[in-house]
Order: sequence, then structure tokens, then C-alpha cells
Amino acid sequence: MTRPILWTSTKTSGTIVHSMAAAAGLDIDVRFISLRNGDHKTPDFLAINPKGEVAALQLPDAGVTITEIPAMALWLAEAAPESGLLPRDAIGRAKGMEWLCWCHFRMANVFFIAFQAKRLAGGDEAMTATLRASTVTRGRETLAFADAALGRMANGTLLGTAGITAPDIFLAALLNFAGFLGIATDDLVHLQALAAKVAAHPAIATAMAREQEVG
Ligand SMILES: N[C@@H](CCC(=O)N[C@@H](CS)C(=O)NCC(=O)O)C(=O)O
Repeated sequence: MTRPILWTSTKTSGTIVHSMAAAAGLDIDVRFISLRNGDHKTPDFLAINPKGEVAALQLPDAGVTITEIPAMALWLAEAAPESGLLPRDAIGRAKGMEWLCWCHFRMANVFFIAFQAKRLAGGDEAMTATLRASTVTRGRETLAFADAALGRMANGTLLGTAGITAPDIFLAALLNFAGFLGIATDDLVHLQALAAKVAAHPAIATAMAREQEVG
């Protein structure tokens, strides 16, 4: 069997999939590419992922590459059912997918807009500032909503599970994005506790240390 290959890049949304893969505990070949150097637009990489984006989970034996975070999370959870990355019962799994899709939509619709504000505004400074201000407000609303949801759940996890699941990992990453945008989140205590739990997961901590080394 050829190991699955996770193509990713540090300090990107690929880090979320890297964390999920670590939590799954699978033997995966993690390969870092440089977006700055344009590695993701080379013919070789486009043959693996025609979208020219990270993350991409290549399954050499199946001749398939899976992209989009919720889909990659689902594959990882099914390949490692004992990991608890997603619940195994139908309702728990559907609720897990619901949160993964929610995080994914918010990432694109709120946080990525903020990160790309200048490009989206065509370089117009005033429009860039307006876009950024609006996304900061919406980012804060997004995280406050998730914080309240966590407060209602047992164990302080999105699905009420004792251990963290893939949606918890995704949500903790959104909190990190908020940090880059200077959104105040200290009062979101449930979310802060969840993020600490995710960061303390031994396999995730090891994966993140590796990302620090790669830079
Ligand atoms: N919807 C994709 C988002 C992937 C994405 O936007 N990746 C960014 C890094 S955060 C990327 O590769 N950007 C390079 C580009 O678009 O040129 C997912 O769920 O993985």
C-alpha cells in the first residue's frame, strides 16, 4: 500500500487538515509546498490538484485526490474510525458534518474576505478598510455564536464528545484566524478552552511543532 500524501503549506488552511490528519493517527506522508514560490501552480501539482490549492489529500492507490476540508475530514474519520475524529453514529456524524460545513463556509465568507480584502477591493484603500472592518465585526459574531454553542454542550466540545473531533479542530483554527485580524476573543471562554484542548492534543502538538520547523 502506498501511503496517502497530504500536500499542504504552513500558515494556511492546510494546517487545519494537517491537525486533523495528526489526530486521526494515520500513517500519512505530509509534504509541504511553498505558495510563495508558486509550487501550487506547477504542472506537477496541478496534475494532483487541478484547483491549484492546498490542502490536497492524494490517495495514490485509488488514483484519487480529495480536496475541500469537510471532505478530507470525512475521509480521515472513515479511515481511522477509532480516532473519534467524527462520531460513528449517523446523527452524530451528520451533526459533525454540519459543523464542518459551517466552519468551512465561515472561513471563506468571513475570514478569507478579510485576508484578501485589498485584492477584492481592487487596491482601493477606503474600500479595503470598509471590507476589513465589516469582516472583523462578522468574525467576532461568528466566534461568539460558536462560543455560545460550546457553552451549551457537555465537555465543552461542539458535539459534546469527551475528546476533540474534526469540527473542534476547525473551530480552533478560526479562533487563530481571528488573532491575525486583531479580533478580541479573550471573553470567549468556551472557545478559548476548546482551543487549549486542541493545542494540547499530543499528536496535534507534534504536527504543529513540525510546522514551526518548516516555517
Ligand atoms: N476550499 C478550500 C480552500 C483552499 C484554499 O483556499 N487554499 C489556499 C490556502 S489557505 C490556497 O491554496 N491558495 C492558493 C491560491 O488560491 O492560489 C479548502 O477547503 O481546502
